Amino acid sequence: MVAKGGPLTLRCSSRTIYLLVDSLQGKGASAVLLSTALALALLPLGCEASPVEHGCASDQDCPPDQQCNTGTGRCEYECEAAEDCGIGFACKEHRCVFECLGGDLQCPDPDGMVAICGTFCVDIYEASRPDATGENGGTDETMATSRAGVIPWFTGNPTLMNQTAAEAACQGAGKRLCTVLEWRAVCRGPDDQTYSYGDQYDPTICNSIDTYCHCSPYPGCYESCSADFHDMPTGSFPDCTNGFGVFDFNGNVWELVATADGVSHYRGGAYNCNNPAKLHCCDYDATWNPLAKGFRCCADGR
Ligand SMILES: [Ca+2]
Repeated sequence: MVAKGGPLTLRCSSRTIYLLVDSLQGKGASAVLLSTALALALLPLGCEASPVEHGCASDQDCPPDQQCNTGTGRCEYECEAAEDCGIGFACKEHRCVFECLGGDLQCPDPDGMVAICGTFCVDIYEASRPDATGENGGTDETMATSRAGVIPWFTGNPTLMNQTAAEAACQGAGKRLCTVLEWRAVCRGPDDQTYSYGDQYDPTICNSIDTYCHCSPYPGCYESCSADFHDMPTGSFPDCTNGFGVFDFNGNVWELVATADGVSHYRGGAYNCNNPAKLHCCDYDATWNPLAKGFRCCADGR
């Protein structure tokens, strides 16, 4: 009933309460005694104590139909009603589902963006610096561009991709960062698939850790024969797309999406991910500061 080291989860009236006991972890014998006494005191009130159950850190810690509120550490339904999702999305079975509104939409960058069902515009390619080439990512950070054949704008060090800087780069092009719902909807594509290109992971379609194996590429080949994995210029994989006509949503570099919870959320996986079959999924939400962090811009359109 009492966890070693002190931390406990107390369940009261069917709601899980993450109490101070978690903060007592590693605080020694007095913390153990305090949390034990607290648990015993609450038992007559209908609470039950169980070993520590830390709050969620990402959607992967939650049941399939819920997502992680990283601010509270609790798993929640994505929506209760359509207004929780925004224009272009319906709430079905507690999940925001994209609905194609149809109609014309003028995008601010017609050559670099596509209009998604008359609802919003998205960059066809991962963001790149204006002076990026096929060999160099460039240094000009005045705005983000959406171009084929250039090294994407990404950071490969432990530093987070700065959301403010990414937003400013998109704004420099008359755009904004994609929201998580927009990003997921475009990634899953008009056929609502696990990856932009289908429902089965395939290392030959997008740029993954298995793409440049020392043996023929197949899922998991990096583990068995190793690989010379590396980033690639945008749009290098012609089949890494879907019916919306966008590229590299899965793999190459992670893509920062706009959120308001103060936590950086990255999507799509990258060229250097272990377990790409999982991390490249359109639904996978990375909040653990992966390497190879880039972004992509969207726009409201007119
Ligand atoms: Ca990507």
